[in-house]
Amino acid sequence: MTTPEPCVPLTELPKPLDQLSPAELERKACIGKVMTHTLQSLTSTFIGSGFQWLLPVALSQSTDPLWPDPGASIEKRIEVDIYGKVVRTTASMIIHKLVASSLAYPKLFIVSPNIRIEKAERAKTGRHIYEFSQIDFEARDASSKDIFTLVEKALVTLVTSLNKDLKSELDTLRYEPLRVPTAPFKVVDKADLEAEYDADGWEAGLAESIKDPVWAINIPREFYDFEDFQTGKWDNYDLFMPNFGEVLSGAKREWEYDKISKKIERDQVNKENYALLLKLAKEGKTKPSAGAGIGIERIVGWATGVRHIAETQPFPRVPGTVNEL
Ligand code: ASN
Repeated sequence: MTTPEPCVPLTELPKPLDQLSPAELERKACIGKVMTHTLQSLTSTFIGSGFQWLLPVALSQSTDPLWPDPGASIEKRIEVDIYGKVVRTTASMIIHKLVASSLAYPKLFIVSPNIRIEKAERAKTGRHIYEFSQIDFEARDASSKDIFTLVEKALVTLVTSLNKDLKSELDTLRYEPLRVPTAPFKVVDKADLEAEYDADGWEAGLAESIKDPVWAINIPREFYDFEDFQTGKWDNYDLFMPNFGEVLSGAKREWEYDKISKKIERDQVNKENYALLLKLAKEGKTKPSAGAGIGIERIVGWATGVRHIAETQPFPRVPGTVNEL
């Protein structure tokens, strides 16, 4: 029942519930308990830190462009016509977070579904699924450092309580104990990671060589992450877990009209899709903030030690595979 060691190649992809053996169904239920505990622990930390819990939306005119992003591999973007308007399925609620934290909810989080139709060749990475959920959070006037402190507290609390309350489940699922991370986590510039490990495969190299989580910072990507135009440095971050890889990405945000507008143009992203954000920024209504999204299947995948994060889903979303449920 224990997950094989990571060195064993992934041969079988996660299957839907109706195709699992009784032993596999038991294992699924065990992972489900870790999922429930994780959601309870993380949402409690956010609520305890003064965050409001908002419900997600599935269709909007404006969603995350996911571009330019060195890690993106989107095969198809889903757009549908409703009431004479084109709406897109949620790729992430980043734009909603920026507007909501600026106008009404200074500290917020959303357990939000993200639809990203990944290329089928990502089926066996074990880290990609085409529908996943994030705990997506944002705090007005926060700095990157504030977010690091909050996430470190959330993860130490989570792992400490998992080891206490779900020991037998973790023993069943994992081939080695789950180590409580030591905070504060190390912070390393992406350029230094590329120099230390392979420039293309630095993520895997990093995950294999660390004992504690590591923040990778200064990652050029979408317009909404803060970029210092003078130094060219980005005030953003990804969190990497040992023997697993990335589980969170976030940033301090852009809030000024001129920068947002320039970056959208530079990225050749369709301005029309961000008209509301641009209008609010022009009126000076967008406020500085920082935040991040924690990939729920990834954090549970890391905690349970599964080979493929779709194992943490009751209804697996393996790239290239569509099941009835
Ligand atoms: N949730 C991420 C953030 O807060 C954005 C994303 O998922 N692309 O930066």
